[in-house]
Amino acid sequence: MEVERVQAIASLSKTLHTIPSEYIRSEKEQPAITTFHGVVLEVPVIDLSEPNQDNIVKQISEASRDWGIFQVVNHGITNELISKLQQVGKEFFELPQEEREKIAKTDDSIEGYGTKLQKEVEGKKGWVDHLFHKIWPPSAINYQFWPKNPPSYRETNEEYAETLRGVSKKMFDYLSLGLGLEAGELEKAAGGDDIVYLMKINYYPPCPRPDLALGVVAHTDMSILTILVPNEVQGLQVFRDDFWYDVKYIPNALIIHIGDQAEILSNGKYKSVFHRTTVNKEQTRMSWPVFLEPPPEHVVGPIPKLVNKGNEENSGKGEEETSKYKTKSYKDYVYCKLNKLPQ
Ligand SMILES: O=C(O)CCC(=O)C(=O)O
Repeated sequence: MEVERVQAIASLSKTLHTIPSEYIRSEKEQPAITTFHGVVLEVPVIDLSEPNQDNIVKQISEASRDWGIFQVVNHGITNELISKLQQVGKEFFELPQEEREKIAKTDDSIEGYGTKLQKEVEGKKGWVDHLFHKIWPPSAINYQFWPKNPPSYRETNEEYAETLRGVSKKMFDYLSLGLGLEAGELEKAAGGDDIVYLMKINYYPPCPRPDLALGVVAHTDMSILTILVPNEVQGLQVFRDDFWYDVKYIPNALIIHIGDQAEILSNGKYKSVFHRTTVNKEQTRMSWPVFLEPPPEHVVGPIPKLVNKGNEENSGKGEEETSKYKTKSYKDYVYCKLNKLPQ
């Protein structure tokens, strides 16, 4: 094994009350110093069972413009399915390490069990291990990276993928309507039926110094949207007006992140959310984000109708809106982002 797993470091650190120095963040990042502890602003929670669709569109559109993130309840995925998804993921991370290593990432693939994600700034590391594998479309799936254990892992994830597709189609429609487009337009511009659903499981073991460490460091997602299920341990934070705010845990809610591609497609009307995660002293935090990504060769840029003079949002303002983002393939976007090159 080339990389030391955080899960292994965590079990060694348990009795030490300290963590290795590469996990201690700089003071500008440490959660104890940078988390806001006053009147807490809350990420919007949207009830999808609301009978008035126009209200849902309005709430989603406002949340995506102001926050770039919102939670949805009554979304149509049963509590039972969410619990099964969490259970099989937890069981995988509780297998002996040699078992987990059987599906470790290879150099040429993002999929698999792993620890390090990209070049770490100043050599600092995140207190988290992960597992990545695609769950949709069927042609993109490589079962080599899916756990064989527990045996119900595959069936549960396949069921989750099918059900999630329904929710994500709804999200795309609401987001499209919120931009003054037809229902299916945003999804089509983002890759339509070829959009890739990439499952990630984050495993954040207990950390003796949660005041000094971070799980996932601050970032925006490269995806179009990310749909995330957390466990009950608090940890997700979003950046707004110069402060980091906790995103309140709501059992069985889905957390929807606006990703970079939705910001680009909407020409900046929707904001990709800057977020990070903290870790817990006693408890293991886990999360299951699914990144909805354009296929690699798909070209993404601002939707022309949202740029040209005369679109509903600009009419009356007497000014032509220019394109704020370059149009490029998703593959090129990812390359620049991972290598910290200008887009
Ligand atoms: O664990 C979370 O709540 C967020 C995870 C995240 O931001 C990521 O994996 O990119």
